[in-house]
Amino acid sequence: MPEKVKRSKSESRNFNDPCILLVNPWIHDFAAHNLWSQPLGLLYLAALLRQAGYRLNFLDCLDIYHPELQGEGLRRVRHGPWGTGKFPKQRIPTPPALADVPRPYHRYGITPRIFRRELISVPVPDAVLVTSGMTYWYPGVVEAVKMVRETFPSTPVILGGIYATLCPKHARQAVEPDYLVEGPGEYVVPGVVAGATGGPMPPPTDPSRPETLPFPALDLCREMTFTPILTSRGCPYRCPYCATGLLYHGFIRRSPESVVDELEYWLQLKGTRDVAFYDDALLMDFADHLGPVLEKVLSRGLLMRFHTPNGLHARYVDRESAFLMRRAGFRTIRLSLETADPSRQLQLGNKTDNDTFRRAVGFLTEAGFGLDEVGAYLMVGLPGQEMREVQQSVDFVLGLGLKPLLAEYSPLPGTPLWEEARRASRYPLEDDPLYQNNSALPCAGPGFGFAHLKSERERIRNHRSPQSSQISRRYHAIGLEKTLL
Ligand code: B12
Repeated sequence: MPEKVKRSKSESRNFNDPCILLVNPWIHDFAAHNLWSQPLGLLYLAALLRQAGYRLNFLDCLDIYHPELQGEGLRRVRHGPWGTGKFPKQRIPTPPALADVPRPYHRYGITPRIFRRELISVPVPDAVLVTSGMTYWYPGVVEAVKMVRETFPSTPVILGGIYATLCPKHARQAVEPDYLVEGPGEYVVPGVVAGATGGPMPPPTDPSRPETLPFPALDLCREMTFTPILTSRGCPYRCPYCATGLLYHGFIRRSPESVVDELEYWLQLKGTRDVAFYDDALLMDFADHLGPVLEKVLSRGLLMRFHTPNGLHARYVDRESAFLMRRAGFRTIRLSLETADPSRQLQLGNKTDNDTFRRAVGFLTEAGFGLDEVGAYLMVGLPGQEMREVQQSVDFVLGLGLKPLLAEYSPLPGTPLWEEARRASRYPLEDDPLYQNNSALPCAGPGFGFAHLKSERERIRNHRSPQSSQISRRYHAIGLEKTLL
């Protein structure tokens, strides 16, 4: 039963002092990896609104540091090094659509009871901004919005984010927001919020100059153990499986100066030395972009540890970039290989081949990176992909002494691979974004199933090569072995 909402008169709406509630909903999934995860898009919008004079409250359903977690019987958060951690989770029923997936389904984050208590404790907002992540996490959005509406029945709810952008029709029906914003919110949200609340209009931002945006409001997070950073928006590549081109049209970069200013700002304010890059093409034009960023990090004497949870393009790793990355403090490097099969490499955008990849690894080790600091992403469950292709790709990566990181494919509407994905899938993909869940291996053929994937992960875990003896220990220490292998 929902707890009854009691409010004092002083908590009632006050249009002279508009107040916005920001919500980062739960994840409902078979697995969720807290690899330097923050709702960066929402926090960018928060910064804009704050600059315009709005009061903000941020409720983060994925708050791993919430003091009431233990009281709710949830496991204490286990912290990994470098700012990573694990989401607390509660077992919930698997949605019937995914009943054939042989894994438990969870709600990741705080409990609904904690969320409701938080809702009751904040002032009545003039508008609620709700973000959305993976398309197939929408049940968490529906659940959070429902509770928001129970508590604040007359406050408009504005929904945006990745699910809202990639599946707007579904989101309108499932979430029933008052407003739904597709794509980057910076240029739309100020008008929508001002219109919905009668509050001030934030000054216009220039889409061609992302450095004019205020830094994201990361200080709203309870704890800040790392800085998630975007040095660019969009991607010049159009990989057939990827939705980046639908989420952001074009490719635009911030000035190196503004990137380093932001890193220094958070280092001084919060002491955060760990930094996770969210960029899609971080290394492109290294000499004009990341190179100058790292030179400035060094010249300002900033001691940082950099991580790239989103894979890097191997073709841009050369001697110069590898040495500078090493000197500037890169600690976790993820390279995107996707597959070691040459014809599939061509199909997936021809971004690298095995020789280029091998050379990139050579430059990294020459620059001083330990093989345990470099992981290689491989895609699994692509339409038409045989188990043999995955095994050969894994062998190739293990042969280089690196850890293969198996990333299951998530089919996304509007991407070039979507039609092929629909034909290959055992599910009616277009009927429900739940079918886009990568853990369900929605497009894997009959020769590739959950058991194959499990045994391949085990093979990786048990693999011991002279170079990789410390890898397992390191990955184990940061709790990634179970989640990413
Ligand atoms: C960085 C990133 C990650 C990070 C984590 C990010 C995080 N926040 O936690 C890492 C590397 C860990 C990651 C992992 C994965 N990711 Co990822 N990731 C991204 C990436 C590159 C950027 C997301 C981002 O933060 N962008 C920057 C911010 C500023 O943009 P934004 O969030 O979209 O916000 C803007 C708008 O959406 C809007 N907005 C946002 N919120 C709101 C709210 C309101 C009210 C309004 C009005 C507007 C609005 O305005 C914002 C500002 O412009 C995207 C691709 C992309 N370019 O978007 C893929 C992407 C989201 N990931 C994807 C996938 C598949 C995955 C994995 C499943 C990969 C795998 N197979 O293992 C994993 C699973 C993660 C998990 N936690 O379990 C897919 C989505 C799949 C899906 N079905 O939805 C994407 C789209 C890439 C792709 N393949 O096309 N990812």
